[in-house]
Amino acid sequence: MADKSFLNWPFFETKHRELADQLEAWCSKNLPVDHSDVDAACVKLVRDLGAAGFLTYSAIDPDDPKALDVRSLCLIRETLARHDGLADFSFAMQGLGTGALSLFGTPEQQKWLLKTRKGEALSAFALSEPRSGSDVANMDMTAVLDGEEYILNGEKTWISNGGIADVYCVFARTGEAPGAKGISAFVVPATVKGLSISERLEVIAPHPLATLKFENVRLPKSALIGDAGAGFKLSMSVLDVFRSTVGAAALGFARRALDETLNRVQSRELFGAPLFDLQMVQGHVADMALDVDAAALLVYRAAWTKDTGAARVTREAAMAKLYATDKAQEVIDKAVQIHGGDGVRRGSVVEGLYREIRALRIYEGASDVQKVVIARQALNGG
Ligand code: COS
Repeated sequence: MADKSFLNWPFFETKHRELADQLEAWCSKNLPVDHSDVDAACVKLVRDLGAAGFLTYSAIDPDDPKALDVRSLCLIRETLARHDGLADFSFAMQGLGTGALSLFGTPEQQKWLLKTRKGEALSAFALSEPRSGSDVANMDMTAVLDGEEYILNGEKTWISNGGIADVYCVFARTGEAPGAKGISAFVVPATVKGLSISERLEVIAPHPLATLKFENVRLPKSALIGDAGAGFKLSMSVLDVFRSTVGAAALGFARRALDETLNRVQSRELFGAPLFDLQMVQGHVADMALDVDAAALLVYRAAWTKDTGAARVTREAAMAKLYATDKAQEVIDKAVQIHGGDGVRRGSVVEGLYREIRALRIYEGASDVQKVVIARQALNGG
């Protein structure tokens, strides 16, 4: 049973503790799901999470707009990740894919949220390109204004939910200025003419992932999210909200690895006594428990800071993501070691966690990028 004492920290309100209980009960009944067909599994997870009401936290309510509650987003991701990485993924993409609409969308654009919050439409965030992942300002994809329409040409890759999303948030160069100041964001329905899936990408923890091709995709001017040329800052603001939640997912994986380890060290005997009697094992367990708590403090510090009105949480979110994902990798590696051969046996819980965690140190800003962000913020007193 995972440690829940952190829910008593002052970062949380009663509504958060109630949400954590409700979701725990739902997860115990519904997770893990069968991963053999990840597309079908993700579509079903989104429908089920929507029917259960949990997707209402993933985006703002256009009929009653209030700020996203980042603590709820983090609690949901942590809890889902502890039970099933694919469930966490499905929830996370509904938030990231619509983040720009929640924060900057017009009332007309926000109509998508009525569907994504119910699980009736899936969303995706299309920022990375074959030639620019970490270096967002260097993107190649273009959006050229032609009368009342923008014409989009180029490629987006590593797009989670690519191929199963109903709506994409797409970034392209509109050229108001060079680099970061000439990028804009667009809301793009998956059915638009000229948009195709050019490749599906296989990764070590399978989930829907694709390269998208845009060939003379025509969008009305009303598809522009926010101001023309403001897309880079817009993407960074969305990532500032969602990077803490990546840390939360890593925390969920790490907590599960710690739970599995605590069971293992009590039930497995070595040299005539439980594994836990070995001081070297106790040292590992202590490191794991410490890393989990320290990661939780950083994740919920970032979420609480945002929820209590900070204009920017760039530093806090970067620290939360960097620390929680890097430390989760170490915690899970220790869990694998303590499980011995069972730790690398295909299908075991810790083997799954070992594959799940790796991508979190890369996506939504690699660990190395988070260090650049933290260092710049430190220099500027942020
Ligand atoms: N919020 C608001 N504005 C921000 C911001 C943020 N978090 N981060 C940067 N900006 C602003 C800067 O203030 C600057 O504006 P001014 O010129 O008006 O001062 C502008 O945006 C450009 O910023 P900067 O010079 O820092 O841009 P860089 O090209 O150096 O890039 C990094 C910065 C590397 C941090 C950025 O490209 C990044 O986060 N890369 C990782 C991308 C990523 O997460 N990809 C994954 C995609 S989703 S799976």
